[in-house]
Amino acid sequence: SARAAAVEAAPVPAAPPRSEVLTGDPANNVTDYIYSKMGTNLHLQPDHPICVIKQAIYNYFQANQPGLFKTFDGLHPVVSAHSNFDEVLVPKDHVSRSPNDTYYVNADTVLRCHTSAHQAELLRLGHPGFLVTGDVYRRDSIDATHYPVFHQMEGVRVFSPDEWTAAGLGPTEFAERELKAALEGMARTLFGANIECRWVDAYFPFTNPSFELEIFFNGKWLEVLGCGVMEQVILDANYPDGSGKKAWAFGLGLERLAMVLFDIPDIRLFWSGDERFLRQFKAGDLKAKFKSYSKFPPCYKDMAFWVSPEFTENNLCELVRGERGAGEWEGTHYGRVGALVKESDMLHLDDDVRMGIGGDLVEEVTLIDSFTHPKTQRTSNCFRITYRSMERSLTDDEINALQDRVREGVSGELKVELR
Ligand code: FA5
Ligand code: MG
Repeated sequence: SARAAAVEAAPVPAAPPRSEVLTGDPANNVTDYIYSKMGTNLHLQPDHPICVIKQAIYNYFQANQPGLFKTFDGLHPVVSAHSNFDEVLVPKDHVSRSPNDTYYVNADTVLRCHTSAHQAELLRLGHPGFLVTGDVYRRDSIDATHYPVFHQMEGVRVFSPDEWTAAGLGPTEFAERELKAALEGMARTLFGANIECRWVDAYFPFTNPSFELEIFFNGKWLEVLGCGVMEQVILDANYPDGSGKKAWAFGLGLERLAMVLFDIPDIRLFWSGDERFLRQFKAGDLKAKFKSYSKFPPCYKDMAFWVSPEFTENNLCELVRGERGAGEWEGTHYGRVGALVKESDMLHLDDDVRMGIGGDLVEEVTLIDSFTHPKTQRTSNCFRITYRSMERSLTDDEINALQDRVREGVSGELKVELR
């Protein structure tokens, strides 16, 4: 079909026109900050660590199963809510559908929140194996390992009955064994035999059983991927003669794997255009270890307030990062943060701040204290915001001005009462 041919030949996705993403639709919650990341395609810049690790994983699967996995790098991040959610069996009331978690272009169209959005359409093309890499978008908390735009690689492999029969196993057992072997092999190939890994039972609507793989990194267990045996109805509904087949699927976080491989301590560095970062990586070089160049000190600001029913941590994070509601800038309904940043205030700020209040200067937002008043039953939260620049020292005046705006925004937009 024409659609299949278009998928097979997808070119590098350019940023869509602004008006197609910041639509002014009542359901639209995409911000300027998020729009500014579209079309960057770190996974397609040959010397960027995200592309280097992508290529290393492609090479691993190619060496293991020559010719089996077809790769797709150019599928567009704006997808239907149907493919992002319904086609992978995400229940109608699942939290991931909420506008608190997902960026909506309009009620039926989203910025994909995972590469699983492409499972069904690629199964329909009939490939027994495929790998899909792309940028994905989520309203999420902020810290060294979470960013609202990141890159995933989806992998799917379909098996025929003769394969599990030959192994003397049932289809689900066989697929689970093959899946874990493939991913453990990948981890050993990327990180060496001594890497500390563990499997954790998980839940995804589209796989059963489901697992997550964690790697011990910088003193903590870091989740790097989710996977499992594909729910049979997805194969039945999409793959040619799917009902006789069995499949596994995984979705891995490329930033997380690149952080482990190259010893990159903070996810924001991937978006830094700084030569001191970029020149440390080269296509095909898996031995590079990141050498830190930021000796700039962090600056902490604490903020306590009585929470309101409107309050969510994701709203706070978005506000702190300074992601102005798009429509807002154009005077429409999505009144979130715009009031905070007046054009006049923005003109003398650096580029990294211009996108809103804190931008990438916000390293982390953490809840450090919470209590409920015994008499009034009101809950008070105290959040600590860590500000730090990778490029320069921040001045007290600058941070105080940012923090003042954050406080104004928190009380004005999130309807909480500052203490
Ligand atoms: C998923 O997205 C599933 N679609 C994965 C999957 C595919 C499961 C196929 C089964 C079958 P999850 O939300 O856990 O799962 O994300 C997968 C990986 O993306 C995580 O393990 C992590 O490595 C990475 N990740 C998730 N959120 C972020 C974030 N905010 N910043 C950076 N990486 C992230
Ligand atoms: Mg997970």
